[in-house]
Amino acid sequence: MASRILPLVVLAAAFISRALAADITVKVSDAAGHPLPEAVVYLRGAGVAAVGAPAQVTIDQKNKQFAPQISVVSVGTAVAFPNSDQIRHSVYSFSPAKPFTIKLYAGKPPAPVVFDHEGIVVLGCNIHDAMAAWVAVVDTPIFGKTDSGGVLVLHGVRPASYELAAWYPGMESGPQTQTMAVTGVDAVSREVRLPVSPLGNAGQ
Ligand SMILES: [Cu+2]
Repeated sequence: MASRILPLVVLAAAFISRALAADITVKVSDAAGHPLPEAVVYLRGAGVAAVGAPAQVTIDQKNKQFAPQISVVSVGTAVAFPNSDQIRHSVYSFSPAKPFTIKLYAGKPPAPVVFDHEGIVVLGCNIHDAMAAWVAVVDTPIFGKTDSGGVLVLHGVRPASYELAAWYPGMESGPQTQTMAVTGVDAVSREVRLPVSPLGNAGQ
């Protein structure tokens, strides 16, 4: 008897654990109340595995600007810095989370840079002072950036208590956070207003 029931119980448990997940919609606005694209949003929680499988991410250099200007990656992610301009660039950071320098180069640098500590990393180019980019390195696999309407949807978030964090360049003291409970399959919506002005259209 038990041998017949057990597979069903295992199947049902697998189904339920997969089904219990919610979509989290986060709307981010700037200091003026306008939708804020490219804002970094992530969830941290006790039940969240520290890091997902590291992905390869690219930050390009086009028309004397980094593209994208804002990136969010999980700890351990390798970032490639190709130079698509016909002039040489360098890439450097003094940020404690990842100080590094790639000296002046054209085309592809020899190796990607692995971002192995949590924190905000500010990037610059030694030659072009106007070039700036930011990499938010987060200790969670649940993250993203808002779209052109200032919205990010995080799909399939498991029931748990989370800290919802949002960040944008200009927030020197770090991300704005709030607690958020996901209890089941019910969608959750949150609105976040950040004390910043948009970067403008220098990058993308
Ligand atoms: Cu440059």
